Order: sequence, then structure tokens, then C-alpha cells
Amino acid sequence: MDQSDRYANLKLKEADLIAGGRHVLVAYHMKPKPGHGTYLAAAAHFAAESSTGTNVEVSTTDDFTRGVDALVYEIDESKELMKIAYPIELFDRNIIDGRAMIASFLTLTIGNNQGMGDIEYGKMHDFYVPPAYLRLFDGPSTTIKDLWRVLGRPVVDGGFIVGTIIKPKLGLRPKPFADACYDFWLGGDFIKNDEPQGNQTFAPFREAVRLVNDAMVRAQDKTGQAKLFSFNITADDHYEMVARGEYILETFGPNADHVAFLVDGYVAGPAAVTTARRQFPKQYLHYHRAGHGAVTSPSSKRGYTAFVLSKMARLQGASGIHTGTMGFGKMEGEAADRNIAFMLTEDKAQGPYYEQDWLGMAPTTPIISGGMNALRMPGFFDNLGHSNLIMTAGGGAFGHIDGGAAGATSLRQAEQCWKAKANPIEFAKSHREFARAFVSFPHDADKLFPGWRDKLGQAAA
Ligand code: CAP
Ligand code: MG
Repeated sequence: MDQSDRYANLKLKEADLIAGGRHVLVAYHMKPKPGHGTYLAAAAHFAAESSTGTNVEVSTTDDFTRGVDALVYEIDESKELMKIAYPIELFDRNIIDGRAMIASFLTLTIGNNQGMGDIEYGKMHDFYVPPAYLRLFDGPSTTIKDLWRVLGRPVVDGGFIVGTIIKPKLGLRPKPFADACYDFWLGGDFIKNDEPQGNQTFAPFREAVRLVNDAMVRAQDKTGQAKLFSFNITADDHYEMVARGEYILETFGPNADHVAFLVDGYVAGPAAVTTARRQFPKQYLHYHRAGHGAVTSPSSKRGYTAFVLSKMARLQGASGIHTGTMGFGKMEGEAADRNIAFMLTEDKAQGPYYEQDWLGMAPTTPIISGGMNALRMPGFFDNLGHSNLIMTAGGGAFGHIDGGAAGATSLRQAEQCWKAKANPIEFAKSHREFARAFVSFPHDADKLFPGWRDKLGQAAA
């Protein structure tokens, strides 16, 4: 059934829709299955299933219903581009405080429309949130400024936070885990649980928390510097997450503001992210996106992109989210992904299809992770253009030939090298841990700095 007379209006102008402020606009790449009519008809059915309709007209529809139909307002079949305007009235609001929720945004814009019989695929590449809807989202309550403040740094351009993930990903019992923390903290600032680490039977949560707290106190005493830890509190059950967070804060006591809470936001979803955001608004909310590749990978034609995931995370209130390594690490990504970082940190930024004004909503920190080590960093920072971020390198720290502390120092030196616009080989001659990163990661060294062995000579011995 062609529903384009109801669910499409190609006369609508995007500028008018934005000026009107009553619609969320969404840009999809969509391809219909063959044999289901025109591209517009498929798009209109997509909009129907994403808003007020189904595959047939129903007798219960009234004029008000038609007034909140989602409308296809632009198509370009040659680019598989479809843009839909969703009246903000469609989206669910909390009964407790009237606020908006990402669960509702997703269940409409990336809900039933992901499995329709007449649609080959549809993937969201960008969306625009009007002021009347934007202000209903929590947004971040803490930012990197709170971490810089704890570290005793300027709260503007407080600079690079040297981080790691305690590796191996699983298998360490609490004492070796805490020992690894202490070792890294002798050179680094920030440690996170790996995304699956929590309360495995071989690493009881409470014991690990107590030992990590002890390691933090000793490392702070030893170095005279504040240290940070991001604890994974992800769980299916809201009360489990609250219990974990409360135990951590109680255990860390005077160092409670040195603790961030990590949530596996993709697998646990918006409810878990919002549990952390609203139960612990003073703690930095670290959004780990493990699993996102199932829908965001360029190889996936359905779901939404990493850019969209990141924009949703800022709305939900993530203080920081993993934004990938923009092609410089081990995970999928490309240099142009830097637009993700700018959409998270700026008050107004241009996405692939829409400019978004965040109207003063707090920024979300890009967290860089995934196969990074000291050698890969200068190129990464050249691409992004700044180092006001958190980088967590697991292999890049604990794969360093001289151990975690040296690995941490090599990461800090790599950023210093970039900031000084120094030649990495020359810089390595006077910075031993950075030089030893060449020996630690020879494959990367050969690829990035050919001839390094001769040029570095004894500096890396
Ligand atoms: C990195 C990591 C991160 C991924 C997540 C891992 O470890 O801890 O979870 O980087 O990817 O488990 O692989 P390494 P992203 O530093 O040892 O690679 O940041 O792209 O979401
Ligand atoms: Mg990990």
C-alpha cells in the first residue's frame, strides 16, 4: 500500500522545519527491497512504521493522529538518502519529571523499521534535536574539568590524561590486579576496568575495590599526585548498579571524587546509563561502547553510526565516551571520525547532515582507546589537533618492555613530543621510556619510523 500521500511531504523545507522547532530530523541511508513500489512509497512506509502507522489504514485514526505523523521530507534515491521529520510529541516523557528518554527516541527512529519486509536496510547517519526537545535530556553532570580539578590542573585546557585498562582483560585476581594499578599509577593518571571486569568469581568485587583503593592511596603517597580510577558498575539490575557504586564511594571515602563510573552503555542500554547518571551525578560517567560495532560498523547497513551513538551518549549524560582511534589504533575507524569528537565537545558542531546547537549542554570527553601505544600517538594528535582528552592504552602500557609504569611514562612523553612538534626519533634520544616503546612495539616502529634502529642506536638499548 502506497502511504506516501500521508507519510511524505517533499514540499517541506528543512530550514522551515528547523525554524519551527517542533521536529526531530533524521537522515537515513535506506534501500527498499525490490518489488515494493517506488522509493518514496518505501520511505513513507518506513515513516509510518516509525510513528503512527502500520501496513494498512486503520479505522481508529483521527485528525489528531495524522497531525503527529512522521513525514518523509527529502529523498535522493541515487544516494539512498531519506530524511524524516518526527514531531517531538511522538517521543515519550518521564512521568516523574517530564524529561525525555533515549529509549523512546530509539524505539521510534531505530525500532520496528529495522526489520521491515519491504526494506533491505535503513541506517541512521545523523539526527537533529530542536531546543524544545534538547532541553529535556539530562546531559552530562560532570565533565573532564572535574577530573582536571582532582588532578590539580587548570580546568581549561587541563590537557592530556594518561590512562590504561588493566590487562589481561580477565583472569587477574584482586591482588595482582591492584599491583598492576599501583605500577601504572607510578607513571600514569587514570585506570579503568576493562569492559567485562566486574564481580567474576575469581575476582570478588568488594575485595578488588578495597585493594584498588589501597593501591591508589599508596601511589598518591609515592608520587605526590592525584590518581583516578573508572570502575565498571554495569549490571542488568538497577539496584545492583547502585549497590556497586555505593560500595565504591564508601570504600574510597576521601578519594571518592577520584572515581569515575564505567557503564557498558551499548550492551546495557540507556536505562543503565541513566541509572549511573541520576544515582551518582557527582561521579564522572564513563560510557564504554563495547558491542556497538554490531550496528555502527561501516559493514553494517542497519542501525546507526558511531557518530549517532556518540551524540545520543551526550544527550544521556555521558561525561566521556569512547570515540575510537580514528584509524590510528586497532579498532575500525577513520581520520574523519574526528567529527565525532567535535560534536561531543563543542557547543555547536556540524554533523554529516545537520548542524547541532547544544545550547550550553555540558560537553562529553572523547575517550581514545584501542591498540594505542606511544608510537601511534603523534599521528593521532596531528589528525585531531588537540590532546584535551583521556587516552586509555592497555597493551600500549603493559606491553611496554619495561612494564606498566614505563609504559605510562612513554604515553605521556609521546604527547609531549607531539605538543613540542618534535621529531619523534630526536625526541626519543632524550626520553628513554619513549625510546623503549620502539623496542616494545617493533612492528609499529618499522611501519611508522623506518630506519629507527640505526637512528636511535643506544637510546633504545
Ligand atoms: C582497549 C580495550 C577497549 C577498546 C574499546 C579493549 O585495549 O580495552 O575496550 O579500545 O574500543 O578491550 O580492546 P587495548 P573503543 O588498549 O589493549 O587495545 O575504544 O573503540 O570503543
Ligand atoms: Mg576493553
